[in-house]
Amino acid sequence: MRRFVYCKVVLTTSLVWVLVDVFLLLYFSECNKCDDRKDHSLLPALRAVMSRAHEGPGEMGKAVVIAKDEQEKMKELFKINQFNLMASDMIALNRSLPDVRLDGCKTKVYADDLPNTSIVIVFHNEAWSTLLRTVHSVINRSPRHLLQEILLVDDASERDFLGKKLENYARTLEVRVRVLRMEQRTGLIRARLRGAAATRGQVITFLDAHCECTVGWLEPLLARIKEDRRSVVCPIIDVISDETFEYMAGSDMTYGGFNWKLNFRWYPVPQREMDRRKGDRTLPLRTPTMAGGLFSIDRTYFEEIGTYDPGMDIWGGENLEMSFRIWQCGGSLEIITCSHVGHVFRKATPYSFPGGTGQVINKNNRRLAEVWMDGFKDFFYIISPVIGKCKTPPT
Ligand SMILES: [Mn+2]
Repeated sequence: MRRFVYCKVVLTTSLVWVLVDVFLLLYFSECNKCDDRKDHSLLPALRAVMSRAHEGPGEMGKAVVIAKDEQEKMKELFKINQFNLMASDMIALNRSLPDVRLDGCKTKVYADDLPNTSIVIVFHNEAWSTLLRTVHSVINRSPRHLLQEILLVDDASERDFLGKKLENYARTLEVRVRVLRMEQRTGLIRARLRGAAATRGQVITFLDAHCECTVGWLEPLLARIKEDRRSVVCPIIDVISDETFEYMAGSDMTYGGFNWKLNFRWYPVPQREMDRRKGDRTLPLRTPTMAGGLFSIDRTYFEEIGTYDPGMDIWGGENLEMSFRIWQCGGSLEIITCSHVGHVFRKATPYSFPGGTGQVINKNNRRLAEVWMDGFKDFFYIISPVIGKCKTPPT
């Protein structure tokens, strides 16, 4: 009988220790939790472990499956933002994501005195869940001392929940989040400029309003800018499915280019760029152009090169304009392959363009060609003769 009690005590103690071990392992294995060195009380740790244990829809970046009888409603909701809004609304605002980095990235160590950054996110009629998931992913996966503030610039949205409700919600967050409002629809470029002008961080990081940052996304971007303030850096843009919100790692073997219609295109990284990096895929990848939605730039360098072209309307062409500007003003444009941020890629735009899509993009592209392309602009006008025939200079 005594032996039985003895066994019971031994078993119970071992079990308790196993649980404590598991708890500690889980706690210290997630790096963004270590950043908050000041707060090592057990409560937030416990909450973190509990939240990771729950298997909600979309956790770990998994695809969300919509039940058969909900499919009709799902299709209706899809039209609002041109992505699966029902799926997005089902996923937690702080969902977990896989660590998709190359192994060589996971062990890199960064300086303690990296420059801090302001995050600028422009939105127009964005869905609540995608916008706030962007914000939460920034807050949860950025070391607090590197995050100066988050600026949400509203380009004249018409949805009620993006008004007072958003401002009230922003006030509850543990990082300073400000909402700036454009009086009327002005487009991405001028809204970004408004946001940029209000920043106080040493670096400005632009993000789209439907992104999710992964673990370790920020440090390598800021480290590269600290090394060379004229390098403008983009993360690898991972794909968040517009149909299922599944998180899929993007490739470090493609970079940005363009065709003579001045459309941005992805191309395979050429051998010469692999050779320049001596085959090390974790090193910054020099890219001719960028997709435009997500990048970090030293704030004073951004001012030095003249920021964006404020004469460009709404959207389109500004990413190539910024790319050409950077390269021609003595900077470099790089993809930092150790930094991964997901973006919801859509097949169609949900936005209305005052004056029509084609009109706006043609005008922006003409400005791009006239300002930055010298003799090469002829290729553009040969491919798109209608644009070239316009007599009036672009305004
Ligand atoms: Mn986007």
